[in-house]
Amino acid sequence: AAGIPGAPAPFDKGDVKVALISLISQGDFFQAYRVGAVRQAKALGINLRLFPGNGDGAVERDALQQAINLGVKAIVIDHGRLDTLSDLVNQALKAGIKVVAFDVNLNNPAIPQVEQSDKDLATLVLGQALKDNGTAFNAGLVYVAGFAPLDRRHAVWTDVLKQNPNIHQVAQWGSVDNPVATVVADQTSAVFRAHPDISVIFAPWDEFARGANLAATENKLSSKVKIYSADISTADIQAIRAPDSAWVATAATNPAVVGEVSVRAAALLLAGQNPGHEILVEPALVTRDLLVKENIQNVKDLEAKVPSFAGSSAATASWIPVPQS
Ligand code: SR1
Repeated sequence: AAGIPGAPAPFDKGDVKVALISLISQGDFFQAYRVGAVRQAKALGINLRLFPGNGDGAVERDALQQAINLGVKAIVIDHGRLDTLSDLVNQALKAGIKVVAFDVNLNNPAIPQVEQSDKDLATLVLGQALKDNGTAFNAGLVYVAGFAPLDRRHAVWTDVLKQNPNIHQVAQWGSVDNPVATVVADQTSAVFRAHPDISVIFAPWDEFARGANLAATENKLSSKVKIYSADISTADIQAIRAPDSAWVATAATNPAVVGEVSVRAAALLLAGQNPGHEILVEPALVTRDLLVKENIQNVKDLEAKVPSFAGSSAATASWIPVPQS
């Protein structure tokens, strides 16, 4: 990988070794996140090594050890748990390796934390849920605790329940086992049998929402249930746009943009520049009405119509090239 003329070291010479270590490898969000990370790395002359964790904390931990042993200059850690990673993260920092965290709380001032403003994300989509459904309904929640972004979104949901005593959460379910959407679809069908009175589902990961939506379709409940989610992909856009879809709104960033931001944060650290401690990528509300009205068929269309999907000003510098999508 070539250097960038005039860029600070080590980017003036190129071939900067960086590792991207991911806990979750499957699903649209994580695939798009990697695409963005790879294209920003290419633009920066970074030799990016990808370590997919297949949803297994032990694999992720092993990958982190491998990356340290390989002598990479920086590591981006994408999801995970502090308890399984903290000693190796400290080892990396002691070895002078720069570390950036995306959606994993590593609780260290030396580690910039990239996140999608999960509080805003959940507030946006739940605001739409209240607008569509009022403040008295029976709700279902798809949630698995222990994932930083899901926990942050859940905190907003808990506040909504506290502030609206006539919203009753009658069931909670969820799974991160692969294939997530299929497992959640089966669970949701069982929930529908036990709680036919559910009219709103908060499913704050698009894999959860896809599963809930499949179950609504299979059980012919699409006209009775509305699903509100996080995240977006081209497949999600098609599902939300489908006639009579139960999935009506999501709040999302462009995951490829979040991948770009994560790599830029690592590049700034390596250049001795400060990316800031909390690096936020702002989400936008995407409703079925917007997709239909603006004739948005895929993520490319969304990038053209919603500026925050085209790129982020987070962790930028004049010497960092804008990646080509
Ligand atoms: C299991 S955590 C899934 C979430 O991680 C990212 O923050 C995505 O937004 C996704 O919803």
